[in-house]
Amino acid sequence: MARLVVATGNPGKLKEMEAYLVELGWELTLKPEQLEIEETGDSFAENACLKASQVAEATGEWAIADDSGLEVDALDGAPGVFSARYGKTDSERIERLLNALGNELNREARFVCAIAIARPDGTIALQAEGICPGRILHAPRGTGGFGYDPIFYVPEQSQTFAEMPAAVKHRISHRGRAFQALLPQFQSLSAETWGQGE
Ligand code: ITT
Repeated sequence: MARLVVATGNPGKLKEMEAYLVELGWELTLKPEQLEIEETGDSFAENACLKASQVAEATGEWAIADDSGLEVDALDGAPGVFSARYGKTDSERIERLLNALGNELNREARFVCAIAIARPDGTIALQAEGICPGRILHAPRGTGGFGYDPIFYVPEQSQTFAEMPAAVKHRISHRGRAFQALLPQFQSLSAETWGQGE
């Protein structure tokens, strides 16, 4: 099987992506640290394709990228594709979001995840998207996960992403749903990748 470069610099995301990819038989490698891709798209899907394509071209290997973020209804979908740029650290981003919402009663939000896989020439081979609806709490709860997890409450589980076991987040999250949509399509790649990287 071919090598697949995981095109992310976010350690929380990397850990979750590896958990989905581990059973697929690809040899996973990390994106070179100095390779930074500018996220100029205005949708998650566009940015996932940009990251996968540019990392694939730069490394000459197959690459997978995830672009994700939080859309809050009362903030007209913000921070959206700017979720990573909403503050310098996870706690600054959370604080800014809680301040922006204040005592707003409408706390409805959703996490969105777009995934793209690019061939070594940069063309896109597969794409998928997953959404997980939830609500923004007034204060953080839980210590697991990463990013905005402590303020994202999932009503069906009665827990935030940061409170639930990793296996539950793995199954129900936006990323989990995107990978569930992507996995059946992986078979169509085997003919293209078979025998490479050996
Ligand atoms: P790469 O582009 O290198 O993958 P990034 O952190 O810049 O890393 P994005 O541009 O996709 O990634 O930004 C995603 C933002 O949304 C970032 O602030 C994450 O912490 C947050 N985010 C994405 N998925 C999340 C999840 O499952 N739980 C909590 N926060 C999440």
